[in-house]
Amino acid sequence: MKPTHIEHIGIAVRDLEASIRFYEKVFELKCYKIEDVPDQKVRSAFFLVGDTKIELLESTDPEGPVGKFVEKRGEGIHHIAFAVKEIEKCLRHAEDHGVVLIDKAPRKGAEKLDIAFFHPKSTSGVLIEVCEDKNV
Ligand code: CMX
Repeated sequence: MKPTHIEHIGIAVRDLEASIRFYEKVFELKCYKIEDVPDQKVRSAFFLVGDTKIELLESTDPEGPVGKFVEKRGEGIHHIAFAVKEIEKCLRHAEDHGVVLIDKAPRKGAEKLDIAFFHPKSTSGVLIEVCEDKNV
């Protein structure tokens, strides 16, 4: 299950607007979308850098995954997302190799992608997302 590229890097932030300003001013990148993802209890802002996106994540609920992360660890890199083909196959392959799946089956995430997470306890401490764009 070789990923095609890094789809995005998720960065947990406290203040979405302030972090958007940072990327717009320092890197002269354009925030092309802000999206509410109620299922994940976040509001996300997206930038494109080559084939890879930067997804800034502000929590909308202190009990959500990003809210808990920021409370415990502060702002910072929250997850890395790999673009894959045939995500269901990819999940079975990862499981066969001892990965603990947070999502046994893909669910819909931001940007209408099919997404699933691997637990950081089974991936050297990194929250890994695999995702597939089935809309193309
Ligand atoms: N990266 C690395 N480690 C992480 C982590 C992260 N993002 N989030 C939590 N952890 C670690 C914790 O520090 C903790 O480690 P210790 O036991 O050493 O303290 C361990 O994982 C368990 O953490 P927890 O706080 O007890 O468990 P949570 O209830 O916070 O759950 C996790 C952690 C990863 C299972 C949960 O955050 C999850 O299901 N994440 C997937 C969904 C998600 O993150 N969505 C937000 C992004 C959505 C988007 O991209 O749109």
